[in-house]
Amino acid sequence: MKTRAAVAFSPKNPLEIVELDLEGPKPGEVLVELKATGICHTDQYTLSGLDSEGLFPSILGHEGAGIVREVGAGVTSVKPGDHVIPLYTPECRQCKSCLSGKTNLCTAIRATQGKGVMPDGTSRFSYKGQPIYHYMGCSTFSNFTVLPEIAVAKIRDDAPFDKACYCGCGVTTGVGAVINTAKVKAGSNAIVFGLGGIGLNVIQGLKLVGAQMIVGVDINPDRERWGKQFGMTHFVNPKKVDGDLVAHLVALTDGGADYTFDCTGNVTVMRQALEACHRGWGESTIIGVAPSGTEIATRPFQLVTGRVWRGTAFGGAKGRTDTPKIVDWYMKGMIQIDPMITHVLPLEKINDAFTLMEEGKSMEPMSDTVGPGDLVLCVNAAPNHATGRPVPLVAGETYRVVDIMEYGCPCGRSDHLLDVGVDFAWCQTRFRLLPKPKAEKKPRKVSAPKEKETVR
Ligand code: AHE
Repeated sequence: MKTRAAVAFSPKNPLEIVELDLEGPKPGEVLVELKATGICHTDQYTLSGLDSEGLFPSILGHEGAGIVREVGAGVTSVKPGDHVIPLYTPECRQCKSCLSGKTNLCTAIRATQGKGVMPDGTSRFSYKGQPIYHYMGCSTFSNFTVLPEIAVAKIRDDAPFDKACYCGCGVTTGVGAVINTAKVKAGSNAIVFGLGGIGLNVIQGLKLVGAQMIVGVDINPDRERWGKQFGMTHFVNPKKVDGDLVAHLVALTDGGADYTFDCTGNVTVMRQALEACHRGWGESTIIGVAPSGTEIATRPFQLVTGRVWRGTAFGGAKGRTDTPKIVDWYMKGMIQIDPMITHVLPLEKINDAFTLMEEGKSMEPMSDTVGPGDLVLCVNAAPNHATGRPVPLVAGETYRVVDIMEYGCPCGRSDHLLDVGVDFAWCQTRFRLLPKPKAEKKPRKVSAPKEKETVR
């Protein structure tokens, strides 16, 4: 069959949308029609050429949701019509790792996955007769993909694809790191370094388990309002701290945090995250993917004195077992996903999406073009800064739209943009109206806290 996909033909170059050939599923495999995909810094990392496992040409993307359209011989756990999330961390339930009960890192197909091929050693994708590599076993930047049965999580049918796809990586990784890996206890204090997509999900995971102090650290001042929206109790901008950041955080958390999380992939930050842990018991979890070739360092004394350094992949979640539960939590309102999705774009605009992510704009409302008193219609953008709630639309009202999304309404009807009274309920679930944000007050400089201990 044919499929349309965004192909990374070579590192550092824009993806190209082309029509490819896709072979149907072989035994133990399933054909999935993707309905939505997120993009993640890891896709960008691989496209940059720095990923030691990066292969070209390939179809990137590992954060998707879709519908099973065909199953190969012997497939029993899913059937055509099932809604699924592709898993870059599969769950075979038979390998040594799965049977150990100690890890989510299934090893059944990891070797072939890293080589960009299916478990039989071949690719299902080809272009002009030449094979195109799979990516992280998923390749979600395509209308259709083929996956091993063990690499799909069946989810409930009523979960919207454009939200559920985020459970294929960011949400599960962040929330899971708190629950499965760090196993944070209620009443703890925690520090989250980096308030991007993963960091915000760590924050909402911390809130979910009842952490009492949730400190967010980010050099981007705009992240403060995002963190607060998901449960952050304190914000620290390292650029505003006079003196040593670690000493400041240790003082703020009365001797250090019970748990810290690195969501940056920066090895210097990873060290700070470890050293901001409480002497004797603080645990630091590395989530961020660091550029290949980089290494972490600390004084062994930090570990001798009881701090623990660990990492997590896919939030320690067992793909087929835990991912559907995360989707359920979203559907029950226990965790939020909608506000994190700031832009919805068609596949043709995928290079723009990479640019938005690179510029760090993909979690900011696109409000800078708003004139005095104007309102702007955004796609899944941030709620009202002041109240934290979406500004409700009034049925039948026509709103002045200043910055019409150049991509149009995802359903393809242009009237949704101009007259929100049309199909009001539909629009309300997807669009938010934002008042023009007030100019931000200049943040005060935070003076360096006094160190509580000289030897930590
Ligand atoms: N190929 C990369 C490894 C990158 C990496 O660590 N990937 C994370 C997922 S990032 C999702 O956005 C992961 O879970 N890895 C576990 C695994 O088995 O790959 C490199 O640097 O070599």
